Amino acid sequence: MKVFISGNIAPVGLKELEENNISVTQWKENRQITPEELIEACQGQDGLISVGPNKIDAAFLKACSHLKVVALHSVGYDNVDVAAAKALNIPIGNTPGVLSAATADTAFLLMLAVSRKAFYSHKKIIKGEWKNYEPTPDLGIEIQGKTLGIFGMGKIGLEMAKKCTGAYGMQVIYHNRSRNEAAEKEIGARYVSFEELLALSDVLSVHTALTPDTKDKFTLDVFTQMKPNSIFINTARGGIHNEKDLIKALEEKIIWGAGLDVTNPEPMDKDNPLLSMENVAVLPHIGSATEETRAAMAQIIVKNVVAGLKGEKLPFEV
Ligand code: 8YV
Repeated sequence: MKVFISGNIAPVGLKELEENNISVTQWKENRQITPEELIEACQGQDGLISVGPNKIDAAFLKACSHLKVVALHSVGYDNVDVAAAKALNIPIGNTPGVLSAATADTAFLLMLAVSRKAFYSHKKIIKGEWKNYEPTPDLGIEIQGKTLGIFGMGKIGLEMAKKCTGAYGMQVIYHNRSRNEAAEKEIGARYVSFEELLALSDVLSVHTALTPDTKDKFTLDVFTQMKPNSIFINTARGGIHNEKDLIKALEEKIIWGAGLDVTNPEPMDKDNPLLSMENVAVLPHIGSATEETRAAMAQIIVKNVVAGLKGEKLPFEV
C-alpha cells in the first residue's frame, strides 16, 4: 500500500507507517503544494496524509476518488468538503483531543504576551532601542481576576479556561452552539449570549471551528461591542476574524490588543501592519507544535491510515 504525505509528520509516524509496510512519498519542498500538484501526486497512491491547509474539495476528491483514506494532520477540517467525500465513500480522518493542551498553551502564551506587550518590547531590544530604564512607557495590563470569554467551548476552549482559572483566578463565561456541562461543573463557566460575551469579556479567546456560521464572525461592528481595554485572541482559524476590521479596531483603540496564531491568509505578509503594533502578538500557526503533540498526532494519523487502507472504520473520522 502507498500513501502520499503533503508535508512532514513526526518521525514516529513515518516509522509506524514503515512497520505497517506502507510505502511513503513525501512533499519535500519548502512551500505549500498547489491543488494541481496534489492531484498529480495522489495518482497511483492508496491514501493521502494531508499536512497543512490542502484543499480537499469536490474537485480534488473527484480527481482522486481512488483514495481509500484521507488522513488530516489536524483536528480542523474546514479545508474538506465532507459531503463530497461521503458521496464518494472516501473516509476523512482527523486528530482530535491530543492537541488541546498544546493549543490552549498557545492561547495562554498570546494572552500574556499581548497583555505585557512582550513581542513589541523584544523587538525594541533587537532594534537597539533599549537605551535606558524608563518606568512608564510600554505599560501592559493585568489579567489577574479578570473575565475570560471563550467563543467555542470544546476541548481546547475548556483547556484554556482551566489554565486561566487556575493561574489567574479568572471568571469564565462562554458562548457555544450548545451548553458544555463539564465546563460549568468543573470551573463554574457561565453560558452567555454572543452579545454578552462581547460586552463582558476582558480577554475573548476564539476556539471554534471555521464554518459558514463563524466565517468573518468578528467584524468591526462586533469589535465595537467589546470593551475598549479588552484583548482578542484567536488560535482557531484566521477566517473567523475579518483582518481589515481587526486592524481598524486596534488602530482606533476600539479594543486594547490582539494575539493571533492564525491569520488570513497564511502565511501572513511580513509587512502586515499588525506586526508593528505595540499591543499585538502574532505567531505563525504553531498552536499544536510541540514534540509530544506532533508525535501523538502522527500516531493517530497512522491508525486512521491503517484502518482506511484495510477498508475498516477510521478510529477518528470526521
Ligand atoms: C495543525 C491545526 O497542526 O489541528 C489543527 O486544526 O490548526 C494545527 O494544529 C495544522 O493544521 C497543520 O496541519
